[in-house]
Amino acid sequence: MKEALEDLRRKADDEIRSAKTGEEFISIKTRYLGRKGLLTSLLRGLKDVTPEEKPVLGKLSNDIKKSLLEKIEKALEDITSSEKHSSLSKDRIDVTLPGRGVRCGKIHPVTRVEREICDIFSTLGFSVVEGPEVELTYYNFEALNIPGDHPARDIHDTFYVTDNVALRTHTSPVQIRTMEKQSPPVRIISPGKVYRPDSDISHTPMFHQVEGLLVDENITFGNLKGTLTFFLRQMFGSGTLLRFRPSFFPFTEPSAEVDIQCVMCRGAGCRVCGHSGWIEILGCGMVDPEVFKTVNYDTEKISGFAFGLGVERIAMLKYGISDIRLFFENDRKFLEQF
Ligand code: 2U9
Repeated sequence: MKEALEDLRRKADDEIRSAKTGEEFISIKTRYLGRKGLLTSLLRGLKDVTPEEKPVLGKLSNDIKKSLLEKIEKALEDITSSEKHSSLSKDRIDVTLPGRGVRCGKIHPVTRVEREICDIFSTLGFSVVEGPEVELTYYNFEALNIPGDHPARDIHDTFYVTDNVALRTHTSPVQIRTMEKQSPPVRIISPGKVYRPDSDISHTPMFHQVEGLLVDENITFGNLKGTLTFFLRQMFGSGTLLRFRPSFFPFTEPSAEVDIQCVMCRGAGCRVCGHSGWIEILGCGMVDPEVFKTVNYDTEKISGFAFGLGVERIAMLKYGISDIRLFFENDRKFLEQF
């Protein structure tokens, strides 16, 4: 049995020495050491040897098994690491190659202009306040001195949700809600989406407004003019000429519309300004005392001014865009220009 074991060791060692590939080593391992392998079959003969020989032969066969296993495992390890090495040296990565470009989104022009407007008023101490787009008709109309039968309800054509709930037609409800919570002084602007069922070259059913409200003691039309002149010159350039024209809004008295000199023709007259040299840019006025009464402000002590503007309109003038619908078509060729 001893000779048979020694003979097996020699043969296996010879085969290990001449094997090259991983498959060959695995096959040697199975053939000698597997469950039905040569060494395993030889070991079955151990039961027939004398008790004196048993420990000697047992030890010898264990040594052979251990030494064969070690040699095969070592050879397999060497093969794996040399395969890894050769694949690493083949698949070289050139770290100096330029990476793939990352496409970066841009801020929408309406958002940019809205932020610019808010930034200018922030420097004057106005806080930005937002409110719900689905609004009680009380806050959208009645609290702003627009009763049910008022002709102004026609201008503010409305998407109704129920009899007393609608999509807000302006952001003025935010100012009413703020005054209900806070006593004067108030100095806020409210940017946001508003909704009116209109659609043509200069109207979309949803557009953006920024409205402003300032309430304190001794506030005059002079404060309103100074504030809006500062704002429009920041927005359109320090040399911008403006004019205030009398107008009417149910929530302000007196009321005015503000024009700037046409940004396209500088007043000479062109298609954009309807050959008048002037462009209407915003509406404003002194808050009507009726509005203050609905929020229990003392009209003997305080006064205030308010204004409202359409953000798309400002963006169109600033960037020379002639159709408001372009803002909402999501055309990348249009949006990438800003
Ligand atoms: C309160 C009191 C008064 C807000 C005002 C305008 C004039 C105005 C239009 C501009 C273009 C709406 O987007 S637009 O169509 N707005 O002309 N808005 S005064 O007056 C207020 C607001 C809130 C409590």
